[in-house]
Formats: sequence, structure tokens, C-alpha cells
Amino acid sequence: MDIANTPASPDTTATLADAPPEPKDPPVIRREDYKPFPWTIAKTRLDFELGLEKTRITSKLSVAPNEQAETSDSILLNGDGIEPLAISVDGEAVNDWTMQEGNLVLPLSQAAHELEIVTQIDPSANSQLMGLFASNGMLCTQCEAEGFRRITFFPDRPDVLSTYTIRMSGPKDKFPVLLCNGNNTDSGENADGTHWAEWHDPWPKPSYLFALVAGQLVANSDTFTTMSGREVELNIWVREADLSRTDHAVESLKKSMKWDEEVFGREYDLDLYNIVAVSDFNMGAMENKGLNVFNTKYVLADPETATDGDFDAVEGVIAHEYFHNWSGNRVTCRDWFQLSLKEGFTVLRDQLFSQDMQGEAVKRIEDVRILRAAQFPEDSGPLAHPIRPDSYREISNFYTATVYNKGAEVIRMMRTMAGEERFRQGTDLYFDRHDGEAATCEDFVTAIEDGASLDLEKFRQWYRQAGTPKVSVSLDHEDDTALLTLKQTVPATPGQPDKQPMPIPLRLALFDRESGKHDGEELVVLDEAESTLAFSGFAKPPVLSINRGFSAPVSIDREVSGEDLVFLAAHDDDPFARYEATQDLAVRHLVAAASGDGLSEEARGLGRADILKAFSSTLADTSLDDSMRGELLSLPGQTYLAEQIEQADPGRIQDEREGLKTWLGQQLERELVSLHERATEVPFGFSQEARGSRKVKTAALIYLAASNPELASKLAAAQYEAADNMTDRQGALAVLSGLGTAARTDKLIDYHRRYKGNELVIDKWFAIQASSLHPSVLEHVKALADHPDFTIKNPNRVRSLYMAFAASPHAFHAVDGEGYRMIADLILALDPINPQTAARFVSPLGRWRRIEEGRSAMMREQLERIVAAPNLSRDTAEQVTRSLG
Ligand code: B3K
Ligand code: ZN
Repeated sequence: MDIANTPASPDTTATLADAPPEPKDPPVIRREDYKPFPWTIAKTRLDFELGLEKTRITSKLSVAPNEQAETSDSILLNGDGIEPLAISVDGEAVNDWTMQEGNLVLPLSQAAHELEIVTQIDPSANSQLMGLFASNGMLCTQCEAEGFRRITFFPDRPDVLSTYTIRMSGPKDKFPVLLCNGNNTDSGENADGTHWAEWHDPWPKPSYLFALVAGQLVANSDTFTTMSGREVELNIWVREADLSRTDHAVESLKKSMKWDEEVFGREYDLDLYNIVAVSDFNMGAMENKGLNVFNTKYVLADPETATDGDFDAVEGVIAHEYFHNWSGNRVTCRDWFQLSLKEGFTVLRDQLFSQDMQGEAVKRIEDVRILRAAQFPEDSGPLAHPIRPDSYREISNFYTATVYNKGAEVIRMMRTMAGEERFRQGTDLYFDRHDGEAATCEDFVTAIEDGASLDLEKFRQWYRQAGTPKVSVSLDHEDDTALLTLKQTVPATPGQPDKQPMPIPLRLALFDRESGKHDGEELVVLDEAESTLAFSGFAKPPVLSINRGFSAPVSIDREVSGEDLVFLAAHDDDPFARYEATQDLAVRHLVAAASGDGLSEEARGLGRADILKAFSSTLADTSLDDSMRGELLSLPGQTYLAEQIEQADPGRIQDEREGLKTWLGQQLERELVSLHERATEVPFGFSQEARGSRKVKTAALIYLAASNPELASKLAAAQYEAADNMTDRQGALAVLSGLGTAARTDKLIDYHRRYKGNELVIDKWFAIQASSLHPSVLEHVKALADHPDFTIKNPNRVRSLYMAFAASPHAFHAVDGEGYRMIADLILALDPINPQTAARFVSPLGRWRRIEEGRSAMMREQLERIVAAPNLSRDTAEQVTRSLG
């Protein structure tokens, strides 16, 4: 039967162009309303006739009543911006269907049926980059969370698992490579210049894991032999010109596969693992079963064009997506409220992997820095939500640092309390129990509880309550006993005014002042509002090291002397705690200086003197490796500092922080210059030593740039010229871009000329200028927005210019409010093109309540301007409304 000629119902005459605008107040979806889908879809067969402007999809679904759910006399198939061209049930064309808010509702009797639905889409017009879209002449998909419904009508929810068989055909010249999930079962050519391929994925999966790619691609191929001896073909697909930059990705994939076998006992389950790199992508990467789609940023790396940080990020994201094969794909989520089930767990898995690959100490410090810069502000602002949210309007807004990074910290705490071995028993049980299922966070906690023999009853609060707990710490000394008093408070957050205490595992050690040693570390779990612990055997008051390794994602508020912090900064054998002591010295000093009445000259001098002591011992300590030294020499970020102040003045924070940098640069000029010289002599390589030397080389320049700009400019220009790798060149350029010297302009021009045409490096060129400390940064950003290389259509380019800008307090918080206006303008311009990316820019403005009055009013004004705009997307509307709320 020619179903393509079946007349469309009158209900579907609306087209995308004349579709009504999204309602201003889209419905709230609530976790407590979860109901299983009334139908199962055992098999899904999709036939794609591919074209950049026109792709036709014929979908055949084997449906049957779901015994586990309430019965229904109809089936609701989600759709978004698509129309059915033809529908048949059991081979008969039907027209008694209706459309409800873009979804297709089809009456269906309680029996098994075969549905067939035809849709047609224009991938080249898909600027949202959700569903099937065109990028540089190739076609690819992004379906998580709700993109599949932009391709065909389907129960687009993670608890409907189906086995997919795909046929795809298209012109061979445009799409020589045709890829899909699973295994390639057949392929062939037609006489008319088209060709086709069939793919079958034996593992049932939800629609968000579906993927298809068609384009002119070449592969870097390799194999991996799994622990049971199966050989897996690995391919990293890229444009031909990028092939030489894919070796690191291949190596990272093989390391990830091996590590997951060794550490979590997880073996890969298909004979093929494909990764495709695309330039236009809303996120980092996507874990589609057997066919990951990656942003080029997380695939391509060579020393000439990628920094050490980029190399690490490629390795980490490749690992993350690979690990999802078990934590996410084999065991998926029941509904999107459970997102942290797969994301929090997978972030923890990738963090542990990177700790093993790159070194535990520095990786842990980096992860905590990210948490504090991105998640702590979220947790104390209008967008705060628990790691398992209770409601949303647009799920894309909940791919947050809370769900991902705090989610990882919560699972890390279970691991800390259980110990590695018992935690592994818990995860083994989780994977065994729920393999092939759509599970919940509760299932995960129960499995860890059972497998690791832990009582996690109270611990479940971490899934329910938002807000960063604060632990107040005081240490008293009586006779030979140290008395430690711990008090916790969990702050009120939107919708959660009252909070319960939560179990907080704190690793701690008490140091003897004279010997500089301690008698072993203890793990204390504070699970009440307040608790006092006694430690005997201390004739003199010991020095307390607490929350070692950042064992709990809390903020610590403690009475401690500068002297004790200087002691810990020099002696603590826990690298994180050592880092934290130096950070604490700087935080205390800068927060006092930048808030209220500021500091007296005397207090300013005392605070600085302690910081100088800590920095001096860091510079002099020959037992430290340079990677760690680089961490110890970094000052706390401005956003984190602002977090410590009720209503922060970003201008004062900036001035104080810069003032401290200048002073330290002056005091330590000789040491910093010799550190730079020593590091410059280390030849390029990937060893820890070589990487560490690159890190401290630029760290030294950062202080010198503040204290002696002429000298720093000379050294940075020389570093730029001599660089045989991107880490040195980018570090030097970033320093120069904040200075007013002639070398600044020279090197920025040179960099652009040198790397013209390399999208990822030109992204860096934009970001370096947008985040610079140059006084004219706003003018620079405006000029860059008009640069021929800028396009609002490419998310990487938008992020490189505007995310860098919004994340730089110096630029974003310009005193006349121009920075806020520029971000609001961007949101309004980007929203109709790519709402998901536009909505990501709302949160910097949403901090208005925590900023001093003058700026606060201007930030709010911009949010009000945005919310008043007509036809705002659901994504942006939700974020702005919550931010104003
Ligand atoms: N799971 C994807 C993220 C999808 C985001 C959708 N808005 C990548 C990841 O976390 O691995
Ligand atoms: Zn993920």
C-alpha cells in the first residue's frame, strides 16, 4: 500500500512556520506523577531516505499493551515540529488520529499492533541541533533528552526500551559513510548513484540513545581485545583534514575500555565502537549506543593545536561517554528526574579514571575547583535544585553542575564511607540487578546499601535536599584532649525552606605542631546537627586538617589562625588539604578586604604576610612536583570569592585580587623569574615533569604581568615565539592579551594568521580576548562579534566568545552594566536559533541577588527585558522566570 498518499488529517495542517508560539508558561512536569507507559514497543524499524534539505522517515513499530501499566485505549506518540504524512495500523491506513500539542494520539485496541508512520524533515533548517541536523555537509543526530521526537513520532521517554533495526539510503557522493547504532548488517548500491546500509542494534534501548550519521568521513581505526577475548573494532570518524589529530582519542578510548574492565569489571558488549566528531554540537559529546557523537573539541588534539588541558579533556570525555555504555545505556534512567543516576555516577567514574591516568592529587584539586566555580553558585542561587529534581518545565535546563558534579560527589561520599572494595560490591550488585532496565536513583542507593553493607537511610537526604551544607568547626584543648565540635546547617533554597541534617563524611587528621606529623587519619561521619568528638593524647593543642581530599561537598567555616594555615600549607601530607590551606589564607584575606569596611593597613599586611609565607614555601619546596606547585600557586577564583560575601562587589573583589597578585609578584619577582627560566629549559614532552613545567611557566608570568608588565610582556613574547606546543603559546598569549604592550597586538595578529581555518584554535583566539584583563575588553568583545570568523550559528564559537566573557567578572560586571546588556542581547538573538544554548547564558544574570545594589538592579533589569520578549523558548523562559522568582 502506498501510505505516502494517505491524506493527512485536518488537524495537521499547521506547519512549523505558522505554528503558534510556545506558551509563556509551559506545564510543570513532576517526579511524583510518574506512570509507566501503557504500551511496549518491542521492535522499531526505521527507514531513512536521506537528504540535507529533505529526509523522509518511515517508522514501523511493534506495539503491545504493557502488562505493568494501566491500560489505555489510545497511544500517545511524542512529536515536536513534525507532521505525519501517512499512518497505518496493521497495514490499514487510518485517519482517526489527532494532534495534541505536537504529539500524535492514535486510538488503539488492547492487542498487539504494527504501526507505520511517515514523516519528513529538513535537517538543514534545524538550527537547534536537536534531532537530525546538518553540519558541514554531513547529517547527524542528537536525541537526548527529547530530540528523537523531532525525527519521528515515538514514546520519547527513557523507560520505553526497544530493539532498533535501521535502513538508510542516500546519495553516495554526499554521504559515502552511513553509520548507525549497533552492527552494520548489510549494505549495497543502487544504479541511480545512491547507496544504502542496514544496521541492527541487539541491545534494547530508549530513543534518546538512537544515533545516525551520514557524511564524508574518514576513520582512525584500531582494535581492542576485551577481557573475555572478543575483538572490538574501534573507529574515530572525522573530516579528512582532521585525521592526523585523532591518535590521542584512539589511545584514550583503549585506556578507558581497559580501565573499566579492571576497576568496575565492565566489558564492552558490541563488536564495533564508532565515534564521530562534528563541529556544530550543543554539548561535549553523546553516548549513543555504539555510535558516540562528539564535539570536535573533545576528539581532536595534537601538541601544535591543543593544550595539556585539552588533551586531558579529550581523555576525560572519551572515557565519560564510554563508561556510559554501562552506567546509562545497559542500565538507563526510568525518567529524567533520575538523570544523576547515569550522569553523577558516570562523572565519578570518569574522575576516578582521570585520577589514575593523570595523578590523583592534581585531578582532585581541579574537580573541586570546578565544583566550587560552577556548582556552589548554582546551589546558592535561584536555580538551586536537588541532584534528583522534583519538577521541571524543560529538561534541557537540568543538565547542570548539580546533577553532574554534585551528583558525582554524593556517590563519591558513599565510596568513601564504604571503602573501595565494598563500594565495588555495591556497584556490581547494581549492574547485575538492573541490567537491561530503566532504574531510579533509589535503586542505585539500595544496591550500594545491600552490596556494600552500608546503612544509607539518612544519606538519602542528599538526593532530596538542595543547597551546600555549611559545617562550622571549632577545636578546643583541655588537659591532653582535643575537643572537636562540628555543627552543620543546610541553607534554605527555592521551594525548600526547612532542611534536615545530612550525613557528612569528613576525613580528618590532627597534627603535632613540633614534629609536623599526625598519628593517622580518621573518618568521622557527622549525621546530626551538632556533635563533639574527643581525641586524647595531645599534650599541646594540635593543628586540625579537615575535609581532607574534599571528602564532602560542603563549605567549612572554622576559627583557625593564620599560623596554623601556614603550617598546613607547608606540612599537610594530604595534597588537597595542603592546597586548601593556601586557598583559605587567600580567601580569608580577600573576603575581608573586599567586603564591608575593608581591612586596616595592619590587617592587610598581616594577611598578606601569611600568604607570602605559604607561597614562599611552595616555591622553595624541592619535594613538590611542578603540577602540584602550579595548583598551590593559584589564587581562588573571583566567583568563589563572591560566594563568600552576602552581597558582593565584583569590582572590589577584582581590585583586591589583582592587588594581591601585584604584591606577590613584587615580593617574589626573583623566585618567579628563576622558576620561569628553569621551566623553560625543560624540553617538550608528555611526562609529568614536562607538563608541570609548562604549567608553572605560565603561572609565573601571571604574577609578573601584574607586578612588572614590561618584564612579563618580554618574557611572554619570547615564550610565545619559542613555543613548540599550544600550552606554552596559549599561556603566553593569554598573559599578553591582558597587557597594553605592543607585543599584545603583534601576537594576537600572528596567532590568528598562523591558525586561520582551524576552528578549534580560532575558538581559543576568541576566548582569550573575551576573558582578558585588558581595560578595553568590552570594546574588544563587541568588535569580535563583528569579526568575519564569528557566527552565532556555531555553539563552540558562541561559547568561546560569550561564555568566556560572562565567566570573566572583570568584563561581565563592568560598572555601567554594559556587560549585562551584551549578554541579554545575545540571549535574545540566540533564543530563536538555538534555545538550549541561549538558556545557558541566563545563570550569570541570575546571580543578581548576591551582587551589590547598583549592579544588582541592572542585572535584574536585563532579566526583565528578556522575559518581556515575545515568543521566548521554553528553555529560556523557564530559566529567566526562576531567576527572577
Ligand atoms: N548525555 C549527554 C548529555 C546530553 C545533554 C542533552 N541536553 C552527554 C553526557 O553527559 O555524557
Ligand atoms: Zn554523561
